[in-house]
Parts: sequence; C-alpha cells; structure tokens
Amino acid sequence: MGINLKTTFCKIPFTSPLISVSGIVVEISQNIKLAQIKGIGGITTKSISIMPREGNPIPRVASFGIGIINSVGLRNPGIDQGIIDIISLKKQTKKPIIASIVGFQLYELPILAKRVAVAKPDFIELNLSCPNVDDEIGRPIATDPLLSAIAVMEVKKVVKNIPIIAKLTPNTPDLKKVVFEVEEAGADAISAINAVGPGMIIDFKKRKPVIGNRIGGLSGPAIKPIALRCINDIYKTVKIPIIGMGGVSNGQDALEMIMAGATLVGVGVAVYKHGQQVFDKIFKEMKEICNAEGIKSLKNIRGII
Ligand code: RRO
Repeated sequence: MGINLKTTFCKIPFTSPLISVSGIVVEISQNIKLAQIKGIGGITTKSISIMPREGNPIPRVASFGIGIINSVGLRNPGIDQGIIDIISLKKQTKKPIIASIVGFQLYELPILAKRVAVAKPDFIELNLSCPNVDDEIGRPIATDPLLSAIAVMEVKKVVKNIPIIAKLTPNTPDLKKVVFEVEEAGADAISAINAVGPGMIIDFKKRKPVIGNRIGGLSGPAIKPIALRCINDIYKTVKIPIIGMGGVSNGQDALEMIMAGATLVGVGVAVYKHGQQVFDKIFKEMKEICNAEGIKSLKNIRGII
C-alpha cells in the first residue's frame, strides 16, 4: 500500500496537496486547463481588483536561470468579469477554487470579498503582499502587522461562510508579528510566500533593465530557502494551516515545504518553465519519495524539522 496524498485544508478535501498559485496565469482558459490535471488539488485565481487592469509594460516576466523576475502589475479582468470567470471555472471542476483578491486601498478588500463570495469560491485569498505596485499603493499591507489585522477583520465582518486566507510577504522583518496579528484577527489560513524583492536584471548588451517596469518580484528555485524559513517561522508562531510556496519544482521540494510546516503546497514558476504537466511529475515524485522513505502519512512529517 502506497501513501495516500489526499489532504484536508480548513475542513475542505483536496485530492492532492499541490495547488496552482496566484501568479503569472491570468487567463481563465488556462485555469480551466489546469483544473483537468490529475496531480493538481486546487486552483488559485489571479488576484482580482475592483477595476480591470492591463498590467505593467512588457516584458512582464523574464527568466534569470535559477528563478524568474515578474512585474505583471496586477493584470486582471476586474471583479465583474472575475465573478463570471469563477462561476464558469466552478462549472468545469469539482476541485476547490481559491479566489484571490487585491485592494489598492484597505476599504476595497471587504467590498471585493463580499462581491466575490457571490461566485461561491471555496476560499478567498487576500493578497496583502503584491511587490509590484509600490509606485501606486506604496508598501504591501503585509509589511504592517496592524494594517494586516484590520484587513482580515474587515473581511471577516462581511464574509462568514468562506475561509479567508491571508497571503503574506517575506519582505518584512515583522513576519512573525504580522502572522500573529492576522490569526488573532480571524484569518483561517496563511499563504506564503509572495515574491521576494523587488529585484532587477539587466540586458547587458542593450544597457537596460530586462523587465518593462525596470524592477519586479523574484520567484522560483532562487527563493526556496527564504520560503522554507518563512513557512517554518509561521508554523512555529500560529496554529492556522499554511499554503507553502516559493521555488517548488520537484517532489522533494514539496515535501520540504511540508516538513517546514505547510499543509498545501503551491506551484507557480515550475508551471511557467515546464508546463502544466509538472503537477503530475511532482505528485508522482512525492509518492515515490514517501514510499522509499517509509513516510506513511504527510501528517507524520508536517513541521517535523
Ligand atoms: O501582478 C503582479 O505583478 C504580482 C502580484 Br499581484 C503578486 O502578488 N505577486 C507578484 O509576484 N506579482
């Protein structure tokens, strides 16, 4: 008998602990394709704002070998279309859907949460940590423990029956304080980490930054050590469950996230680099490693380090 990787998160069953993250997948059609993949347990939408957004100037994504840099700039269809997209995604799959929302002002978050709840997603993720809109909104909410708590509290006042996930940034010395406050405010789960930085990569020949917006958030294997540290800090600080992400591209990476304290594991850049089938590869590798190592249940290794 091999290991069974079925996982429960906030009482909701997942056929796999692997989920897609809110990131560079913007189009609903791509999410519909993702939902067909066996190794994927759940889908996260691109973060949805009140108004549609074109995003930052191209190129928005560039690879630098051990990672990518992105400045997508919150390209998304806006809440009206976002609701329609989630309803249509839900018709295509039984897998849990995490609707990610983002506000430019704090007061937008409860408005967005109430509206997106109409589409009945299984979870609502508050993206409190976009690294790419500094010029428009300043530092991400999740760099500030009090603001993070207020964001969660205001959303919890208007959405009672859908679990609320707070997506946090590694770009703060206050992560433990932020996560403590967010739990106190009533968050049901944490998602970590968003991109690191921002950073910059240079096109040497052209003497200019590669990314259209000059700078962007780093993700992919380069940030895995930071992700593991943050997830473990969060695990040791609060009791609510964690979606761990940041540089997962194989079965061992995913199991390391669980050993650091994650319950679900997000995969983003590996999909960009290797295609959607990477979920099946990682799922298979997780099983093989667990069986070879005598790990009978993921519960036995969660937070073990
Ligand atoms: O759209 C983006 O530029 C973006 C977002 Br909202 C985010 O949360 N994280 C990221 O790396 N890029």
